[in-house]
Amino acid sequence: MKIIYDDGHRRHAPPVELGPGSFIAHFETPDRADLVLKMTTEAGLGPVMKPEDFGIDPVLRVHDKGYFRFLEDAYRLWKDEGYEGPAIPFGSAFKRNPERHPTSINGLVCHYIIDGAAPIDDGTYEAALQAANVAMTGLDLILNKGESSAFSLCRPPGHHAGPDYCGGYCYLNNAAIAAQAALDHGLGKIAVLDIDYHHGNGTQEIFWERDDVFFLSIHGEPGVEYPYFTGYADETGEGKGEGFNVNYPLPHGTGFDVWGEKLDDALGKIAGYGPDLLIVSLGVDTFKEDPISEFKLDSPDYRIIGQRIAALNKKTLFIMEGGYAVDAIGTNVANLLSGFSESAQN
Ligand code: SP5
Ligand code: ZN
Repeated sequence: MKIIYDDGHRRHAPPVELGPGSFIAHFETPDRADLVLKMTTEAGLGPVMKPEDFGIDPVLRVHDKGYFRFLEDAYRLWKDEGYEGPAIPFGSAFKRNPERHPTSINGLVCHYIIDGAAPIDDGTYEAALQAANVAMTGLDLILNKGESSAFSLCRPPGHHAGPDYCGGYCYLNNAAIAAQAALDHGLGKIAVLDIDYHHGNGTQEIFWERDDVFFLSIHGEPGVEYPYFTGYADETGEGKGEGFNVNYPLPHGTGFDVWGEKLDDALGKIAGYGPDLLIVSLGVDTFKEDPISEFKLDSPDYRIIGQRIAALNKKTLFIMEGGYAVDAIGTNVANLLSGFSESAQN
């Protein structure tokens, strides 16, 4: 399985995020991607390819232009104001009024950044745009170059980024950008399976009223877990999208016995939908030693997950999302992709 990777991700390295009661070291570090690259290639996956440049058009198919321009300009405006460190909001636009748009950089930061875990630093925009290119290059391999699967080693991750906001370490929604581009290419139906520990609120919102993208997410229950506002089981989509959004919220402490049952249920629903392409939002923060998460999956479980996804026998694009137990993250991704590759039928 080809791996798409670009070391431009290192340009995004905010020193801190807002933790409970204090600034803490940013969990979403550059060495995450380096370790995933190391362990996947050592496991015999690859070759590694650099991304191509798809420009901003596929990004603007998913994200609001005003938000995108904010992402591009925010750090410069923030520095112009004389602030030290990355741009982090101290308020939240909990009641947005489209007719009363903020004009100051602080107003914009509070408008477009939904939490203290998506700092915008020097290089954030460039790295986020390159992560979208990494996703698009994986898609291109499958659509145009005869590959049946690919691994887009995106960093920063994307699934918390919505149409017009960033949050939770995410700036551009790489999985959603690839899904929309696949439809624009002519595919009819896409399934997005999100196995990151956190609810993929951004992807859910982007495709909420759509029946051509079926979104399924297994995650920590939002009553007690980030992002705290979405991910409940009764969120099923609206309009044409009714029934094309499935959430599996699970309590802290969930192990692979229960998690695996939800995976099987999700895979059964995906098989019934019959997508032309499966996109997996691949987070491994479900690992038992993840420093910010509370599920109990173990390293060998990831190989089984890969095997079960392969049994669907669909073209599959893996997009890297979260996972913070830095020593194990590479092993767990390598196990999952190895399990998939060994079991894939072509
Ligand atoms: C892509 C992704 O996985 N984003 C996750 C963003 C989570 N941000 C909030 C982190 C809350 C950390 N809580 C610390 C609890 C430590 N026991
Ligand atoms: Zn996560």
